Amino acid sequence: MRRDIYALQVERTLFNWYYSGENATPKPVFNAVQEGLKNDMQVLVLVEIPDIVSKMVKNPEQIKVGDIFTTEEELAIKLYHLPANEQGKYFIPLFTSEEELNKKGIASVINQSLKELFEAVALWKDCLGFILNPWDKKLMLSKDIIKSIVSYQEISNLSFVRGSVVDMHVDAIVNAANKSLLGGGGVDGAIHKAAGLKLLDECRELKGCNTGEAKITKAYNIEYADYIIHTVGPIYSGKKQDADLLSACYKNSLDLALKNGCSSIAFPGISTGIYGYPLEEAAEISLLTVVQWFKEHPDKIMNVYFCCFKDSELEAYNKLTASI
Ligand code: AR6
Repeated sequence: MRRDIYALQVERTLFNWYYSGENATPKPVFNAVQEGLKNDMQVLVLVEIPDIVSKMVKNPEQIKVGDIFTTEEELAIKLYHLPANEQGKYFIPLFTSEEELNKKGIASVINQSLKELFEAVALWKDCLGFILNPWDKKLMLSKDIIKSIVSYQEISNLSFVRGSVVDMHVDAIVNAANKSLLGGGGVDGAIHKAAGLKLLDECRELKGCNTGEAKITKAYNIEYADYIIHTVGPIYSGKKQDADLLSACYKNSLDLALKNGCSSIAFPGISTGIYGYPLEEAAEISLLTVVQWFKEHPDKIMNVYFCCFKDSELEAYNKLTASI
């Protein structure tokens, strides 16, 4: 069964939401669900298919909820229920991928449009809503939440995460590289280690990168990202051009992500490690650049994550946002 790309985005934003801790905003998840609704996102639903029907149907993936099969009697396909209380109320589990579903190994499953399910649920009196990916990082979709998601206006979002870019589930992770693009220490070393030697082969073909610019490669063994965007931050010198070059790293990375169809991107604190950029200055430049980029792209939705590998990085952003 093919994985729906919009469902994959929902799965990724859900992972990051859980990864980012209890104060994290669910906006990226709502953006992804809303994008899915607009693009006929398919989810998997568990069904109880009577034996006789499974024998009649050549390809069970094509069965839709509500289909009626006529044999001697009329047989309806029923959705699997998760009981919610003793009064017969229930939730219906939905899944973004077979991997999610298989976390508990259950049999009959069909593809279904999320939009159609959202429309249908209003009519099901005893159904309280859906639970997306109930076995792991779940999203409760009560009827009230569904109503607010359906009318939700997508908006680009910037989240601050305490953690490593290498762990993020996004379309692109950004690498704080050097001009050779052939690997190094810090996050560059961690990314090359996780992605494997094929990354180095592709990087060799790129023939380096100037400070402030960005180049893109595949993510190879980094399973939960599609691309790596390599950008070269300035080595801190205290001169005015440092700020322009650092800002260019963020802007060029975002432009490259957009050009490659990405809707989510995770940044490390470029230049704030080995290259010695003072944290508070770098935090302000990165934040202002991303906000400006959002303003310049009002019709694009990008979920941006700033990954703070050290507490001090997150503190710098907290201080900055508290003062705005
Ligand atoms: N995993 C995730 N993030 C990390 C890790 C890691 N293992 N190590 C550091 N960070 P840095 P720069 C975060 O030093 O200052 C390399 O040798 C760190 O907390 O990796 O741009 C390159 O090849 C900070 O937020 O990069 C260059 O020569 C961010 O990653 C040079 O370092 C950037 O710190 C680039 O220096």
